[in-house]
Amino acid sequence: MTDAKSQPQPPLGTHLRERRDLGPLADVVEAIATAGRGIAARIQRARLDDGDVIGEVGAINVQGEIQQKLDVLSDELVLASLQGCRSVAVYASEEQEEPVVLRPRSEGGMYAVLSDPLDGSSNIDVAVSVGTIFSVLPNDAPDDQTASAVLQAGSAQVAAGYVLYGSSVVLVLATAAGVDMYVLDPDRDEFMLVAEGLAMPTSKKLYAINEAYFEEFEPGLQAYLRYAHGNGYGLRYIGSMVADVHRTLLKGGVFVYPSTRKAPEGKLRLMYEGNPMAYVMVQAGGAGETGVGAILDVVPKALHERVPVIVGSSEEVAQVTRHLA
Ligand code: P6P
Repeated sequence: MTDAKSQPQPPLGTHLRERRDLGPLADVVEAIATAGRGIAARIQRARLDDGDVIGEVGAINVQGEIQQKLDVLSDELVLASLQGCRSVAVYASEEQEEPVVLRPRSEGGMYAVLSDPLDGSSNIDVAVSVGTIFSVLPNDAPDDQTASAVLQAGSAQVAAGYVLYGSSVVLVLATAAGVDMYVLDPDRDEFMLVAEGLAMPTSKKLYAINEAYFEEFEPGLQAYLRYAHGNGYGLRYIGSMVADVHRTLLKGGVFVYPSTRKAPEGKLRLMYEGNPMAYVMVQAGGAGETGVGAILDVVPKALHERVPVIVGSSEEVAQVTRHLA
């Protein structure tokens, strides 16, 4: 990992434009970063304004989950920012039942962007970190089938990452060239490059899982947990995927949201949670597995389908999948 502190820390826009490999993808990432700055500003003011963003809108989203006000607001911010980006063909999100087609390929629509605009939003009420997750796929669809570009295997991603609204606001961007990290400078309201070419630790005795569901886990996963308990592993679980994954990226370890008896496909969504986070991990030298194969190899059947998630250091993911086999 090249620690950018030893070099000048350029703003995100400058750094992206210096990269010859990105082309119009740079505009897409900047649009997501702009939405992230807007979301960060609102989260910081939760409970302060009369337009309070805490609480529920009284609606249920396509997932059957109670929509938080900020879920809807975040989704609107991401979509509005992408609408201004000429190379985005279609947008799909956890908060919208169907994809939103912006422009076909013949009018410059080169990418499909998928997002969980505010993952873990129920944590906002108690001021715990939340995040925006994004995934970018190429749009090779015929003009009359643009919406279909959102359903591709994760291995087709050209970029993915997240904005973590935590003790600092961090943007992690993974592309074919590797994983870079930026931090929002509140004085400049700009994301500044802080690390290039992140390489995550290959092993770390740290696991993140909600052990409250232990009795529902399959025997192989229960065996893994007994192995971890007996071999000096630590447990860290925030209950907010972006925060748990970011810690895993920087410190190593493994994050697991597995299938259970009640939810055989797990809880997390393939297209805008499993795929982007697996892509970040793999590009940083880690791994992302479902328990029966690589997450990035899963051929999606439906936009909101769920997938078991085992992501993290290559040796730690292998330790889990070995016990599952
Ligand atoms: P559980 C938050 O609701 C979320 O979607 C992810 O951010 C998080 O990893 C997971 O659910 C936590 O789920 O069942 O442990 O509360």
